[in-house]
Amino acid sequence: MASGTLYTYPENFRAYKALIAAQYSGAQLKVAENFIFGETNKTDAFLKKFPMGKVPAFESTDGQCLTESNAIAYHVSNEELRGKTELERAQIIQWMSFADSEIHPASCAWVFPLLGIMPYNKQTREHAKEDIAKVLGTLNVHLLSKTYLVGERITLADISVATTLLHLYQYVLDPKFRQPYQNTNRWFQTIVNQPETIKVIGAFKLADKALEYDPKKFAQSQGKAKKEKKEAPKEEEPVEELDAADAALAAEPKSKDPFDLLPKGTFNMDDFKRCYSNEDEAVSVPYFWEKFDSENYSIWFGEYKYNHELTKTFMSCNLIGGMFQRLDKMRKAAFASVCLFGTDNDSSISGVWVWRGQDLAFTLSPDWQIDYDCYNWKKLDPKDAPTKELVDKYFSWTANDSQGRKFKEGKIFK
Ligand SMILES: N[C@@H](CCC(=O)N[C@@H](CS)C(=O)NCC(=O)O)C(=O)O
Repeated sequence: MASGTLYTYPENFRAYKALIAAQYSGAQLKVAENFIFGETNKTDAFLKKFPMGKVPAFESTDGQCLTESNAIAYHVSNEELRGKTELERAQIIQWMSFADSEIHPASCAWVFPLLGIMPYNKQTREHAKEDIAKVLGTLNVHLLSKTYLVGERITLADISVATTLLHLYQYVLDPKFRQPYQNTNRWFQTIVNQPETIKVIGAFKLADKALEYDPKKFAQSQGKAKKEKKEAPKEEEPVEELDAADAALAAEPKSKDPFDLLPKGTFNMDDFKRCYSNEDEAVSVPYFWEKFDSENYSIWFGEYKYNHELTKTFMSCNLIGGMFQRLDKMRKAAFASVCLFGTDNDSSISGVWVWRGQDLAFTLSPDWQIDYDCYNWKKLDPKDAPTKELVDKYFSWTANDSQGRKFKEGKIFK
């Protein structure tokens, strides 16, 4: 029987497949302790075993490494879950592929923007809803005369499809949307209420109400951001509806780096970043203060405005990571340490930023204005002792937030 360690972050629906399968088969599957998503899976030791740096990843007790959630789930399954005949096994692969290709992309496109971890686009959402309606309809017809997807017992097909539907049933499939798919709903409830499933995912509650799009929480596409600059935003406007001016702007050759307009000064951002990456903060922080050019660079404190809406800490980290990605072109002349403090459902985000120029850098380019409005910005005086202390603590990830919440995770914009 399979035994080994599963690397994953909590509540990863992909990891659920293997964890639930192991509950049925009795495979000894231990979840790696102290795994930090985005850190552990980027270490050399992890990449040596799992070169893609993705999770879930499995290492057997005798050192065999396996990636891809379906393969891991298959490995820890028993014969009943894998299918008893050639045809059943093929049907199970069919449903697992169906979950990956037909359900998962549409689920992400619909749910993730509502959770604030992906840009929102109304048309994309409408397409995703249509795709999901088709998926639920297909399952509904299939399950008209069947209890399970393949054969007479629960198999990997049921586990994979149900876990891939979890976010949808949890966040957006409200009673009205799911009403036409009674067979699918019944089957889904059967799977999520199995003791083996409950041991992994806990008690599951169907959505009473679909999660709503919340524009403040959320970083929209660049096209929408440009539009917002020029006119009051109309909520849920598709990004494709760019007005003529936007279209013209989009067609313009890419403007130069907006920081190029500002004097370079003496602070070499690249040198500092190199020092920060290679040295301990005991060296890099004093180096920062020694080299910092306060005439041409400024230091800012950014505090997320909607901390009360933060839920899972890994989602909040994705929020920070998403912002960094959207600010990619700012990296040349900017640096930041943004930290998440606290625990699930009681956390806050804030960070210390440094950039060229004395004003709020985001105003230099419409491309940088997607997220900054979700933060309160305070310019810090580099000569002030409290600024020094704040910078030191944020750069070395030793800060607590203003409410005393403990440092949980940090991300560096460099
Ligand atoms: N096809 C893979 C996908 C794995 C995957 O994309 N995992 C994500 C988390 S859900 C990941 O580890 N991403 C890290 C990265 O892309 O660096 C599977 O099913 O296991």
